[in-house]
Amino acid sequence: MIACIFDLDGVLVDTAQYHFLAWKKLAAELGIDLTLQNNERLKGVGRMDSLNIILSINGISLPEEEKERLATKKNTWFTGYIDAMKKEEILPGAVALLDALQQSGIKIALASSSKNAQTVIDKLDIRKYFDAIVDGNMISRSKPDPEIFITAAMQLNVSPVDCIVIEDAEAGVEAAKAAGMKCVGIGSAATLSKADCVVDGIGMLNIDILNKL
Ligand code: B16
Ligand code: MG
Repeated sequence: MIACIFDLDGVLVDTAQYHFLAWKKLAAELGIDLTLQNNERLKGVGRMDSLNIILSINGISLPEEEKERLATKKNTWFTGYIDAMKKEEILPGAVALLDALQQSGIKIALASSSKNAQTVIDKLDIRKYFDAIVDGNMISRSKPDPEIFITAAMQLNVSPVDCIVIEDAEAGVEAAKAAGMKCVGIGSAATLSKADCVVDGIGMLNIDILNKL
């Protein structure tokens, strides 16, 4: 392994719960119950694509203008949760792994579909670990498209085959594999079956495990 590329929401910090709360609130206003199972389909997917998934599951079609208004409303709730977030919300083991990778000279990138990623990493005070940061403002195609991971590898100046991606979303695992990278899934082995290995949390990972992939 020459480089390690981290997803943000659901890997380094549990902002995935805040996305869920905000989408659930928006869905309720539309008379929809957003289940945890359907929420899995939104993970790693960009904001407008997520709204389109919620609407299509429920057979709703709306004009673009109204969709923009709803997506902005969801983002206002989400950023409210982020404002109240504490540095301590970084997931257990994340800083130790970032530290160990940096000490070993392994290049580190962040590849998050979120347009709020820069705010979140500053809230967590972890910007110093990243040699490259690619967020939702810098890509045109959201995960499962490999664009975000290919862009991260290019910014690190490494080949995709030398990268390991850490992801919690089905769409993210698909994107990593489509980019020709190794991928560690964080979460359920059933949902993330395309990953090279799956663990319950980032705290279970260390450099030896990653090097053996
Ligand atoms: P925003 P990740 C993704 O971040 C989230 O998993 C996904 O649920 C969210 O819809 C997407 O970012 C866009 O976020 O509305 O803040 O731009 O997992 O790729 O770090
Ligand atoms: Mg994620």
